[in-house]
Amino acid sequence: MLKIAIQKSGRLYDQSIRLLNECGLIIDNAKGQLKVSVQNFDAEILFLRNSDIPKYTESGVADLAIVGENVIQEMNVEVKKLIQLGFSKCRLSIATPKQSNYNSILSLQQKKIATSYPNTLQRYLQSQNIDASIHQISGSVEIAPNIGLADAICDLVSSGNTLFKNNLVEQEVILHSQAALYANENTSKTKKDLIEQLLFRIESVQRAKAFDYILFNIPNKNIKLASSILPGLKSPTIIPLLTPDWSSVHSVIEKKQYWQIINKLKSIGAEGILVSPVQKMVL
Ligand code: PRT
Repeated sequence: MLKIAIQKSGRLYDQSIRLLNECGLIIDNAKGQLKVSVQNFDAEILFLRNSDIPKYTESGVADLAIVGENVIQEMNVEVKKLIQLGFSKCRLSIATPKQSNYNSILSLQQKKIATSYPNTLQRYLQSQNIDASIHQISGSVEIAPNIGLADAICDLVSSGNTLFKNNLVEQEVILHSQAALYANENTSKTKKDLIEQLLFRIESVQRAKAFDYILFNIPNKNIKLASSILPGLKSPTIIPLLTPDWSSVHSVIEKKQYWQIINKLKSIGAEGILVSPVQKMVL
């Protein structure tokens, strides 16, 4: 049985559950539980604190874990990253008060920096040959300069609102992070089959998110032109319409090219263009 650790509550919880559900895993009554068996996959879900997940995965209590890359880097644990999951994106940044005279990283020489990420910050400062003192605090890092505790902070940023509200300016991004799936080094081998099955599902779900399904009608004389506009998987599916000399074309399009493709199709006479999401894409 695969033991999959996810955050028990907090920023990663909803999207971790959603991803597992999209992979077809049925997880009942997850809220408030410590451990839940998956009905239709040989796995159980362990609900843990975010900060405990790296150690439990390294020691083998969990075989797999969904956790931010920032936490794994900070704790410096020996686990194997299997795939990035594309959610909970953030960056670990150094910020200083608006009124400070920050010019470059050299401005941090001999300064005091408050953070919950002392190890990652220490490594970064060393790589930049900066000698600063690190003041470790576990929460509300952003208020440290205002109460005279530090000259700068190093904290996670996503929208930047927290920095803005506290009169802080982001100066250096030291790490980009997102949620990722990690595996225990040993069980990634002993439970390889189950892990590969889950990875295969995650990849199908992720691939599908980048594409839409498209169908439209077009005069037969322009089918070739339409096919050259649509990358598709192999080639578009063409179904004749009852209206003479017209066909319906079915394919997939990459979401990021959506409007360019629609405009081109319209310019060659495509009509009744319908686009809908794809749930899974198995190649
Ligand atoms: O209690 P537990 O140990 O389970 O959780 P936690 O307190 O460590 O976790 P939680 O739920 O706060 O965050 C879990 C993970 O979400 C982090 O480890 C990151 O991988 C990811 N993540 C993504 C973030 C943010 N974005 C984020 N913005 N974690 C925290 N923040 C905080 C940041 O510390 C700052 O206080 O949000 C504030 C800044 O946000 P903006 O939008 O104002 O810039």
